[in-house]
Amino acid sequence: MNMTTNMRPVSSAALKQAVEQHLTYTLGKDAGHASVYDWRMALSFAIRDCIVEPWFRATRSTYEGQRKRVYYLSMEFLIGRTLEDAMINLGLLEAARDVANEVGFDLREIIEDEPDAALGNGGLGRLAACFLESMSTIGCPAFGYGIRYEHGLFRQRFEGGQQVETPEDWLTLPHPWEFARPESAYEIGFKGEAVDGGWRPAESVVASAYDMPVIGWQGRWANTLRLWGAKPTTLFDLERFNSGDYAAAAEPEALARTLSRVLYPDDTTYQGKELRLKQEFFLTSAALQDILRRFRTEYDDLAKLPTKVAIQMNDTHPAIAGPELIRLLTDVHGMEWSQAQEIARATLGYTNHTLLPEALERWSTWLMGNVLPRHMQIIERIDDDHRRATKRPAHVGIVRNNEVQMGELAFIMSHKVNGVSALHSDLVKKTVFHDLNEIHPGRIINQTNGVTPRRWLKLANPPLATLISDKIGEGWIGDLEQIKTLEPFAKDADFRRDFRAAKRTNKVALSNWVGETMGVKIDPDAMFDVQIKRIHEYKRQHLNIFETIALWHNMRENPNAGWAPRVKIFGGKSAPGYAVAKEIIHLINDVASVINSDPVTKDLLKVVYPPNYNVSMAERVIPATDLSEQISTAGKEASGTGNMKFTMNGALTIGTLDGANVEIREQVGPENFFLFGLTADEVVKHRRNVRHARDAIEASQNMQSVLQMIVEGRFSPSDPDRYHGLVDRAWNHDHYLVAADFDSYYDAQRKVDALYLDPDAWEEQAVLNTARSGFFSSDRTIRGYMADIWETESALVGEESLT
Ligand code: Z15
Repeated sequence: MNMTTNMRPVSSAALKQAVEQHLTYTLGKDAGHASVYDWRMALSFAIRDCIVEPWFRATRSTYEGQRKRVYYLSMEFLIGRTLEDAMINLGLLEAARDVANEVGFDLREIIEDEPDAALGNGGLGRLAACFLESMSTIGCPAFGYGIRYEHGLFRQRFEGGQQVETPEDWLTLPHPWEFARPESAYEIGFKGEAVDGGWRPAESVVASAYDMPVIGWQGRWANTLRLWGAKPTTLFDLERFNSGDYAAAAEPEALARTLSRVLYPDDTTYQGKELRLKQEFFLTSAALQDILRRFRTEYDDLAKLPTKVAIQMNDTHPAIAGPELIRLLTDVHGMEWSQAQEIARATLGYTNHTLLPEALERWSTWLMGNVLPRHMQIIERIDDDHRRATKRPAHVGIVRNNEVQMGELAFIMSHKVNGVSALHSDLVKKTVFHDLNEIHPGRIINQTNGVTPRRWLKLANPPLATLISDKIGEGWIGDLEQIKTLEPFAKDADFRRDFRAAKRTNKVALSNWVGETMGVKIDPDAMFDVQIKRIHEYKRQHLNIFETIALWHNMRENPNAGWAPRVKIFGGKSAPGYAVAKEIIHLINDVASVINSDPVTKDLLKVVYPPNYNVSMAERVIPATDLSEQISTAGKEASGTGNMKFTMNGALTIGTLDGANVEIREQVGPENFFLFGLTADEVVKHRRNVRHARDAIEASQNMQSVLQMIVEGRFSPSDPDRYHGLVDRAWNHDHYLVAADFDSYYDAQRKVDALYLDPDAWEEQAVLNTARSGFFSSDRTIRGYMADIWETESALVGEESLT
C-alpha cells in the first residue's frame, strides 16, 4: 500500500472549487457575505476531505495486516491549531494561499482565526501532541485517548500586573476537525459497592467518542485522537422524578455535565480532588472498554492481548488502567486472576515525567474505596501479591499511610517504566523508584523526549525552513538527522548572513506584533532573550528577573560600558491557586513598567510579558529568539521540550545541567552552550547548609542590590511593602537555590553579551545549534518507544523511504 502515490496533488483550482462547495452547501453562505470565520470553516472542511482517504487506508491496512496498535492514554493533549499543520503535512499550503488571495483574504488571517485547542497545561500535554504527529509520520498504528474538555486551559489577562483567569471556550463555535461518534459509547460507573467478584456502581455516566484525524508528514499515514465527552445515562431518574424528588432526579445529568467540563489547570502539582479522580477513571475505563471491544472483533483469545495491543500511560494520571484492565479481564471476561495480572502487565507501559514530590499522585484509601470500591480491592490484592512475591516489607508497597501511591501502582503494573531524559531516568532509578528498581532491574529505561520538526521548524519558521531546504533539500523534514549536513555551512559567511537574515525577518515580525498588541516598541537588532513556560519556582523565572534588575542597575551606573542591547521576553501561566508563582508574575510586570519607562536605558533594555502564552504564541516567539533561558534548579526539570524547539530554531541556550539540557549541550558541543550553576548532586549537598542563601547573598554585591531595590519598593512605589514576603523567602526559604546560582548566572550572561557583540561568532554557533538538533525530533523518540517498549513496527516499512 502506498499512500504517497494515491495522494493526488490538489491544484489551486480544484481546492478553490472544494472550498466554495463547502461554503455554499455545508455552511449555507453566499461568498459575497462570507466572513473570515466562514472561509476558515470552508477551507478546513476542504482540507479535512483530503485527510479522510489516507485515514481510511491506514485503518484498513492495520486491520488487514493484523498489526499491533499503540494506545496513548493521556489526560492532556495540547494541540494548538490544526488547519495549518494539516495543510503543511498534505503539501497544500501554497494552493490554499492562492485560494485565499483569490477570494480576497490573507491566508494568515484565516489560519489565525482558529482558536487553539488548549487541552493541556504544558510540557506533558504538548509532548503527547508531538507524539501523535510523529506516530502518524512514522506509520505507527496508534490511537490517542483523552478527554474532550469543554473548557481547555484558562485564558490569562493581566490587571495591574497581576494574573486574572477567564474561562476558555474553544467549543462555543463548531470545531471542524472532530467527528462525533455517538455509536461508540460506554457506560462508566462510580461508587456503590464491591460484590463478590464484581461491582454494583451507584452512579454512572456515558462516555461518548469524538474522533480527530492526525495526519502525518506527506499524508502517508493517519491515526486517530479519540476524545471522550460525558453524557448522562438517563436524563432523569424516573423513579425519583415520579416520587416527587425533582432535584435528586436530575443528579445523573449533573455528574455528566461536570465530568468533561474543564481541564484541571495544575502543571506538576496535584490537588487530590474527587472530580479529578473521576475524570481519570472516566478516560481510562472508556479507553480500555474501547480497546477490548476492538480487540475482540479481530481476535478470540484475550491471552494474546499483549501481542496486538500496547497501552502507554502518560504519567500516573491514567494509572487506574492496571486495576481496571484486571477488573475487565476477570469480572467481565472471566479470566483467572494471575493470568489477568500477567496480561495487563505485558500490555501496559508507564512514563514518569517528574520527581517533584508535590506532583506524585496519592489518593486516600478512603476516597479510592468510596469512588472505586472494586478497584480498591484489586489494588490491595496487587499489593499483597507483589509483597509476597518479592518478600518485601510494608514500606515499599502501593498502599502506605492510608494512601494509594499511584507511581508505585503504575510501576508494578507495567512491563517498562521510562523517564524522559538521560539525567531524569538516572534520578528515577536513584530516588523515587530506588527500591522498585532493585526488585525489578531493567524495568526502568530512558526515552529522551523530542518535538516534531514539522510544526516547530517548517510551520513555525518558514524563512529558516526555506533556507535549509535550499541548501540541503527537503529530506530533513521527515528525517531530522539529515540536518547535520548543514554543519559545514557554519563556516560559510554567505550562509551565515542568510541565516541571520531569516532570524531577523522573524524578529521584525515579533517586534511588530509586540508593538501592536502591547504598545511597547522593541528593537529587532537587540538580543531577544526568552523564557516561555509555566511559571513555577523550580523553573526560576525569579532568577531571571533578579538578573534583569541587576543588569538594569549596572547599565544605569555605567551606560557606556559596551552592553549588548537586550529585550527580555517572558511568557507563561501560573496555576490559579499558586500564590508564589503569581507574585513572581506581578514582579516581572512591575519591573517591566519601571525599566521600559527609563530614559537612561531606553536603547539598552526592555522587558515584555505578553499575556496568555499558548502554543500559537510559542510558534511566533521561538523562531525570533536569540537566547533560550533553561535555568531550572538542577535535578528538577525532568526534560524540558521548549529547550529543544529553541535549539532547532538556531537560538543559543543559557542553562543549567538539568533535564535534556545535558543532552542538548552534548549534541551541540559545550563551546556552543552557556552553562552555569550547581549540578544536581551539588544541589543536594548545598541544601544541607541551612545558611546557603544567606551565605550566597552576603557574598554577592549584585544580589544584595537587587533584593534591596525590591524591598525598598523601587518597582512598586505605590505599595512599597508588596514584595516583602518574596524578599524574605529569598533570604530564608530559598528552596530552589536562586541565591547560590545567582553570580554564576550573571557571569554567564556577560559572556552571552560578549558573543552577541561579535555577530559572526554568534551566528556560527547559532548555525551549529540548528545543524546538531537532529537528535531532538520526536520521530527518534517514537522509534525508541516502538523498539524498547511497544514492540511494534512501522506499517510503512517497505514503502518508499521517508524523504
Ligand atoms: C508536566 O507538564 C510535566 C511533568 C508532570 O509531572 C506534569 Cl503533571 C506535567 C513536564 C515536565 O515538567 C517537563 O520537564 C517535561 O519535559 C514534560 O513533562 C514532558 O515530559
